[in-house]
Amino acid sequence: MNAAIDVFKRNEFPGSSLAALNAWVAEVAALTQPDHIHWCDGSDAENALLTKQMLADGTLLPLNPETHPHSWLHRSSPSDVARVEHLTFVCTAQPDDAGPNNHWMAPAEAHAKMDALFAGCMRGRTLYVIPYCMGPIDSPLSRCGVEITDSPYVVANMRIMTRMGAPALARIEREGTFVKGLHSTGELDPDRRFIMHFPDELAIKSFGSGYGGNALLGKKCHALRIASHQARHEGWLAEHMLIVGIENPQGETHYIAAAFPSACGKTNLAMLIPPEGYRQAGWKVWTVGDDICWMRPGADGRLYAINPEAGFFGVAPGTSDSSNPNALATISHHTIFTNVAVTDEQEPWWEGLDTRTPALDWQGRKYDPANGPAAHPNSRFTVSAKQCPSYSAKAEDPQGVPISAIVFGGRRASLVPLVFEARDWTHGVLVGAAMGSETTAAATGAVGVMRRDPMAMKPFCGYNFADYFAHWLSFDRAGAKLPKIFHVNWFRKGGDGKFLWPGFGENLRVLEWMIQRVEGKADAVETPIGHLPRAEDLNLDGVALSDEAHDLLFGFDRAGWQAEFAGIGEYLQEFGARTPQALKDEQQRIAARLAH
Ligand code: TSX
Ligand code: MN
Repeated sequence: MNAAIDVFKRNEFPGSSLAALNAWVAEVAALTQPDHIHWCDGSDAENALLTKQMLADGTLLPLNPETHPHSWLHRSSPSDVARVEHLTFVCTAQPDDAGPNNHWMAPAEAHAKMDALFAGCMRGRTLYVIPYCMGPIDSPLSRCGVEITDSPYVVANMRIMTRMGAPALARIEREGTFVKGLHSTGELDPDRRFIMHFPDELAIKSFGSGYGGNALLGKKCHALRIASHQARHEGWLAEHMLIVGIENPQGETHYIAAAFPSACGKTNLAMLIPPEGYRQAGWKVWTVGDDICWMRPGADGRLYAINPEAGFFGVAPGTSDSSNPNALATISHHTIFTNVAVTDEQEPWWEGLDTRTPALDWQGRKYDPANGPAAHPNSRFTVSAKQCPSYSAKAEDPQGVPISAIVFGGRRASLVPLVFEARDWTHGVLVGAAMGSETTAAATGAVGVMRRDPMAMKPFCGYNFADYFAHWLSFDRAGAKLPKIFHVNWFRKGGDGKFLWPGFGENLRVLEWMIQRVEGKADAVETPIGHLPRAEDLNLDGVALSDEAHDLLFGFDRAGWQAEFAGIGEYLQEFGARTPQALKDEQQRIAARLAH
């Protein structure tokens, strides 16, 4: 059935340093029994052929070629629309090495379970071998992997999200090491679905899902869970952070890395458009990445960061010309849409895009509001970062970009001010470890419940959080020139339940204050929770804030923070005896200062 693809069939590569790869492919083929094996070279011709096949078999549906050239719609199985944390495991020899933040299974048991699922699963299908590089192909910070999959949709997405194909294979041949990711969609049966990580073997096995985070193994599985483990051993950080460059009118650019839990607008911040006055003054914002940041100390002691991804796998709902014009421009062509609705003109549509009514919902049914939202709340676009108007030229720099500030944030209706600065690195690590967000309607369960999500890594840290905090603390050493650490909250609400801060482009005012703090040019007030700006320390020209907004966005509520710190103390206890003493001491020091 996949006869056309057979012309690319290639079972062996010359050269002995690919022996390990060839042996692994042969071993997987013996287990999974594919009809064909296809080594992906990443070429345009290969992509054109795969796209043609997916259009022919209905995996992809055409969208309006006039309004959305070279763009396709994929509808996933309705029971396969999101990551599955309860089916995601970290398989280390000792359960404590995975920690209370992960589901754990013994490696031998996990391999046996997965190999039983993979046995014969590719009969009648093509096995695709995807060599890929996470990060610029010539960067020392980049790392390679190979994903084996039976899903051409995965190949098409990996081609956008990673540096895939011949150059990655050449680097693997040179380096001899790569992360092994094995994936099959299986029968898409939620009861036969597992995502297993073997950090000590640099291996991933994923079965039964075709959805992004479960199936595009370069992203969450490799670039966060496996990479965080590698990073700990090699002295770097693999983080769930956007990277954005802020260029001032003098042409100087500061790079900021920021971690937020889901539904806080990471992609929007990464692609921010300055307010009118800032634009006229010459401020520019450059997008380096919207989801993942790998960083390590450079020779000068500063942290240098790369975005290991080559594209954006963004949530569609809420993306509009007012929330994120750069994203909308980015996805106007050569984009794969997954689980969005379509208009009667075959244009992709989602809630929050505009006021039109779609023709078909994400499952292809005639749109009926009684069935819920037209686009799935977790519907996505996959698009090359190169199409983003604000894409930074430095995003392809093998050296990475120097990070001036690290920002943690969450969605907090009460208590937490607009912005504060940690006193030092240890305090900043505590701020990151204690961060959390209130749940939104998009997530399942109750709305407005506070969930702690340290460094936004709760679903993604491939090892024990207590060891992770210790690893973060270890960067504070002689010769280090570490970024300042800040906390922000765009989501503070007033007594009437309305947001007090306009957010979006106006957030640049907060980023400007951070940069001035880094340069020693802005003032702040010292409080037990850190340095807070007074309203007059920010440029608020043209922003109308009520007296209540001033008080709540820039104020410090001692009684409220006493309760918060009691909660943080309890939370740290959950990670047990391995929690670093320095972090517990920092919590106690601040709690004591709050007490009087
Ligand atoms: O992404 C957001 N950001 C960061 C932008 C750079 N969102 C969307 C969150 C869902 C993904 C925000 N929502 C932000 C924000 O800063 N702030 C808010 C809350 C808000 C919503 C609507 C308004 C104001 C604030 N509208 C008006 O005031 C008219
Ligand atoms: Mn993410």
